[in-house]
Amino acid sequence: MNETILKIEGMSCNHCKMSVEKALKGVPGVTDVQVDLAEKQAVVTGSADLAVMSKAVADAGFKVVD
Ligand SMILES: [Cu+2]
Repeated sequence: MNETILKIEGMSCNHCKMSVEKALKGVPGVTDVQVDLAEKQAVVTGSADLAVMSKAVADAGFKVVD
């Protein structure tokens, strides 16, 4: 299992955080997601494709940067 840290723009509250977590947990290969609102990042565990994760975040209304 590997960990990927995604920097995410646009999260401003707990609801945003939950939306991002839900979106990333729906990506095939993702086994766990920990979103840190203050750090504006998500730590994703699993073997998901970065492009698919970025799209899932974008579809939820946020943006993966880097
Ligand atoms: Cu919010």
